[in-house]
Amino acid sequence: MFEVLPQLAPDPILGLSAAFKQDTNPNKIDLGVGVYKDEQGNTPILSAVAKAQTILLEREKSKTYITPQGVQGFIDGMLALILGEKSPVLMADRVAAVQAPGGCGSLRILAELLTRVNKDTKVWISDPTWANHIPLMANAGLSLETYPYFDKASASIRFDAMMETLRTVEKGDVVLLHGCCHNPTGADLTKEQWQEVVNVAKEREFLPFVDLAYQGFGDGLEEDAYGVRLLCENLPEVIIAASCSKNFGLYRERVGLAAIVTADSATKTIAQAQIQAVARGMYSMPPSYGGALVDIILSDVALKQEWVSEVNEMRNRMSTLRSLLVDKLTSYGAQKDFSFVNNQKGMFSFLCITPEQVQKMRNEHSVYFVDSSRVNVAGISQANIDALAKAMVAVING
Ligand code: PLP
Ligand code: TYF
Repeated sequence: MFEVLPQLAPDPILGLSAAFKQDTNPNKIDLGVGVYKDEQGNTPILSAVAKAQTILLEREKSKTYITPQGVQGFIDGMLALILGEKSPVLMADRVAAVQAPGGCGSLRILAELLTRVNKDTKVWISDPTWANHIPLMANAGLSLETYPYFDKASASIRFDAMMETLRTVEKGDVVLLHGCCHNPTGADLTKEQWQEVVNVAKEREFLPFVDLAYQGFGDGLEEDAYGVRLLCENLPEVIIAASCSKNFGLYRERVGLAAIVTADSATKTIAQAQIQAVARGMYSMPPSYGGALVDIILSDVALKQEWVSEVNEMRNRMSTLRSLLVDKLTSYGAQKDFSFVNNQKGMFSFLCITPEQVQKMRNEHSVYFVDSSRVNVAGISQANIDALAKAMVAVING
């Protein structure tokens, strides 16, 4: 019966890994999938995570089911991390939350919850956005619209155009925002711009949906939560999908948090039961392991400090590589000014080159990254940066 289904192209990002593996060039460079890599090109288990695993191995005495909401210590620790220890919405008991299988799982169950509120809900996504946002929202039955976000020609945020579109958004619509480290552009809103988004959300009464997948990778763990906290402190309702894949390096364990800030505490109780019912209809309860590790780390002062240092180290490495790349491009004579790369944040940079130039990088220099011109900055190292910069100059100068 399955022959009736059409053939499908692979995931545009994950598909790159397969192409990279097949390339026999020993000097090939992988700047594709967004996974943190160290100077040696490895994605090691963070040392705080390794210690938490040892503790968990000792502590865990049963594999019986956990509660439907997940590991409560994980939920509490993550909410404090995202919203702040003294968050007014937490104090007011206005936040429903569950552990979910990754940021993707969180996005998906929240999308499903939105269809329960109104099956015709419209979700506004940034142009461009992370390719997976589309199936994660659309497969739940939501309809999608885009708001302008980034201009490749000027390598900057189209803030005026974004605001112009947000001023047309209707009450009850949902606007999906990247909390920090925008994927794929690396271009983030300033504090003043976040304030304007809050103002328009208030005015138009739309629901902000914050995807927070890179907290700590932009300017710092606290700094990166600026936008989501501002929204939560100024609006009656906000929903949040957070991921622990990058900042805890827990990719394969699938750990995320889905949170719903409600207008009052009574509605929080309803939202809590509803989001658990959505999860029950899909997978019942989340896997325990990754959430248990995050709980151990966040509830232990020394382990948390160790983890914070590791997040800082990952962030600083990526930021150093950005400026090094810009310097190398200048010194090798690039005829395009790449200084905008220094202003981008997080794991990704948008090089703002054409798809044809991206293809040339792949076909002629074995440098792999997404067609949009998004590179995973963490894939750069002292060992490959000269080859990368030279290849870019060759392709760009033509
Ligand atoms: N949102 C964005 C913008 C991402 O880039 C990712 C990917 O890492 C996610 C969400 C969710 O990732 P995961 O499901 O691996 O936690
Ligand atoms: O954008 C990225 O590269 C990461 C990893 O289906 C990713 O967010 C890519 C594709 C996908 C899931 C995760």
